[in-house]
Amino acid sequence: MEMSFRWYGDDDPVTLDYIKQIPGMKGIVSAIYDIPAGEVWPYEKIIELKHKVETKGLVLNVIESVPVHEDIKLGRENRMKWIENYKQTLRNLAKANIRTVCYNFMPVFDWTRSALDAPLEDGSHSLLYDEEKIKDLDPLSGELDLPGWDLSYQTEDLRKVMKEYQSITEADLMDHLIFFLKEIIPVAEEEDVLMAIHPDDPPWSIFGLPRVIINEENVVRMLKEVDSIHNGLTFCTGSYGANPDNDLLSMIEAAKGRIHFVHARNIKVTGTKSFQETSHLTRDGSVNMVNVMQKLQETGFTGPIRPDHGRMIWGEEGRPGYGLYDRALGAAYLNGILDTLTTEKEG
Ligand code: DNO
Repeated sequence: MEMSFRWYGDDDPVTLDYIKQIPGMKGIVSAIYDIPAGEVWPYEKIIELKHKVETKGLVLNVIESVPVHEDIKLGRENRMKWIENYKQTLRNLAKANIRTVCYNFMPVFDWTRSALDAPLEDGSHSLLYDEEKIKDLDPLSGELDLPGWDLSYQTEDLRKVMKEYQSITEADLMDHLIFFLKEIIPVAEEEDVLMAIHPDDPPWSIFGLPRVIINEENVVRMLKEVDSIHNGLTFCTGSYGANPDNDLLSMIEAAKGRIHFVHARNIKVTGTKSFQETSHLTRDGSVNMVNVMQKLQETGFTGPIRPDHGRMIWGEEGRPGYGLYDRALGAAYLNGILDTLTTEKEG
């Protein structure tokens, strides 16, 4: 597996120089952040980002994410315009030799939490999701603040979009996703780009909005409907793992050969539809990271993997979930597991 790390570009206080010092670090996962959702990513900008990463001896191996315009998710009439743009972005990425693209199909809101700095017993703090708090939150009041969000929409009137979703069922949303995939996957095949859909986080409906990439049944359906290797998954252990009904090992097995990118992080399920993020260690959370890594290896996964959200430790401040220290510890832990698995395999 290619150990990788998310980097938010020049504004990220976690610099490429720091990332490079993490043992075994190879790949950089990044994006171009100043292009409005839906617009074509110019080749020149992609190359500029790629060179920035390469001059530090790292490789830009995954784009996370190319956002999907809300019109596509809503199935609006003008979606073809955005779909054509998306195809062109894929062509431009392929021209720059970028082979893995992460994206999501979450209506309006990307990953959502009720607290960004909830204390843990060890004095660190981390991201927390408490369904009771979320239920009382009005997303239209501006109370939601998640600096790690990708901008999946920018200029839309939030109220209008939320209202439009009232008539969109989960079945509709799935149809819109499949429509989108039938359009873009042939281009991904031509250009040899692996598309990797990120699960909905958390994997259930929030604020009355439909969500579909939430469980094995839906994932298998999506993979089958557009049955191409290029139509694959970002397997995020913390997102799927937040629902104890999701059997991660069975999901990895079911998606064998179609997982193109892994987000490894741990969460502790604290109640119904509630969880807090923990260190990556198996013993600290509800996800058995060792079993997950073993299953990934057994099923032949060799692609990019990144430690996902970390706690804020050692007084670090910064983008919630995306500090340096705990993610670096996560990478070291994952590398330890991998080395052990490989040694065992080689005898
Ligand atoms: C949060 C991330 C997500 C992810 C997108 C992928 O930390 O995992 O924002 O990047 O959902 O499209």
